[in-house]
Amino acid sequence: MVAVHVLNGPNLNLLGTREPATYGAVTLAGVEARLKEKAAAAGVELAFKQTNYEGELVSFIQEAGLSGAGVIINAGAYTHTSVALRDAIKGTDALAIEVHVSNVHAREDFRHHSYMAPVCVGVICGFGVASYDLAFDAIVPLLQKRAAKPSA
Ligand code: CA2
Repeated sequence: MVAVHVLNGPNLNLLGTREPATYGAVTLAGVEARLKEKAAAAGVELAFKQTNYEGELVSFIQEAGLSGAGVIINAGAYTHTSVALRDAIKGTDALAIEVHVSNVHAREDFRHHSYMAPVCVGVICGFGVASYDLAFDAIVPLLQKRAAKPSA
């Protein structure tokens, strides 16, 4: 069975409770419930985590990458600052998709750069919490294809 770990960084615990014009009204628990439904329907094992601490996010990535799980990551502001998150993805060979609720390219310049994007298979942003659904739909066939390949 393929596994997906959905990892959320700092302040995403506030989703749906503040700044609705930017981040919408759905809470992180709502995102988790929806993805759990999609995962059950697709026969995929899903872990959903949030932390406000950079080092803990590194550990979450390592755990997922080393176990062969796919990673859907919204690293929040650490996207724009953290070499450590990039190294964790690259260093564990994690198959990862970066997601954002907002369109970071339509916002301040400092949100236009991502340290993780070059080591992710793709980036999805700007679709509200549907960015997570789109990432799930994209990552599952990639993981299934990888699982079907005989390992070298
Ligand atoms: O759009 C996204 O998903 C972001 O990753 C959200 C981050 C931001 O730093 C990134 O540039 C883009 C912020 C985390 C969410 O913070 C909230 C604050 C108040 C209310 C809701 C969320």
